[in-house]
Amino acid sequence: MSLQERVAALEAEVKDAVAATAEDVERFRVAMLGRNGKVTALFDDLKQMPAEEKRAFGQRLNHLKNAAQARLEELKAATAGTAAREVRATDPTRPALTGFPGSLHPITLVRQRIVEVFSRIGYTVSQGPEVEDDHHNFSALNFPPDHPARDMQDTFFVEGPGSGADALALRTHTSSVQVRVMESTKPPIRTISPGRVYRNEAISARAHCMFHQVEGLYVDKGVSFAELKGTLDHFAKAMFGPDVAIRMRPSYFPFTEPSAEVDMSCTICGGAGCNICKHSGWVEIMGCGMVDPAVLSNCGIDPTVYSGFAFGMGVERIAQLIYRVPDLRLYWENDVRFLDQFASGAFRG
Ligand code: 2NL
Repeated sequence: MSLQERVAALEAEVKDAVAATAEDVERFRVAMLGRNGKVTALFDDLKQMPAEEKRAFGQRLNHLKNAAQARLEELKAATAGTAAREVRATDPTRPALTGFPGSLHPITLVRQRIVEVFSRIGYTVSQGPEVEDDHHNFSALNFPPDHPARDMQDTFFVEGPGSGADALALRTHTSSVQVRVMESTKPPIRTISPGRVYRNEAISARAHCMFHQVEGLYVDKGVSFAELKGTLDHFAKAMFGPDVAIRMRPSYFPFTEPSAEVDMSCTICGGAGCNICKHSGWVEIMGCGMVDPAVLSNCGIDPTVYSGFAFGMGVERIAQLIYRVPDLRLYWENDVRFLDQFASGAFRG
């Protein structure tokens, strides 16, 4: 390439130079005007030239050098603030976050799932008052007048119309809702009653004076214990996965006969034994039984025609097994470090 051609190529290069960052501009400066730059090199060539050519070529080189310097200034101005350390980590053109969406409480999430499982197999959802009378909370359910559950230690009585049969109390279970359903509905009845219940207990990691229950009730002609077991086996598998098994242990409730506690194979250790299942391989998930015939007749249903099963579970307990919550009090403290863990992934980051 002749000298003239080199100058022409450089003139074009200077004219077309672009830069995205301050680093690009500096690279341009070094390549053109630096000590070993291409323009600088041409000035060395100028020294070797015959005197008669020097003047014209020198003028052209000065012109090129001025053009390179002018272009350098333009590029500097265009890329100001783009040095790597000055580039912002955030994108200021991004739409503003207008607020942080909350998350559903784990108790709500688990209650919704329980309701969903039973809805799919034909159960309706029933609700009732949290302040109940003695009849719906105790008498209709076969609690004898002197049953300890009625005691001041277990039940929060509400100041009001009196004591004994007239007493009002915070419901201690949602069976009271199911009594109301039986009183007003001709079987078949298939319903669950989710809701808050209250017990006068000291608050600890394992007990609270308020918790959430889902009770279930199925009353029809010929309802059997086998159907109870099949229903609860379906529930456990739908809730915790197809590999879990349930077992039943004989128990006692005033309102069912026979009665059973339901255990599920431990989902934490798969039955091998761990702290959660106290090395038994089984964890308790609920209580159940065949509705006592006396309860059916208390609610206006003929026990010689109909039979039924019922079950009751604590939502906190189910949620504890799903999310491995170590302390029941966490459900009530509203510590965002706890609650944030239940935020929908869609809103994260
Ligand atoms: C538990 C046990 C249970 C029921 C609840 C029930 C309701 C009616 C009639 C008969 Cl109306 N029984 N409910 C039956 C057995 C057990 O709950 O441990 N709950 C947390």
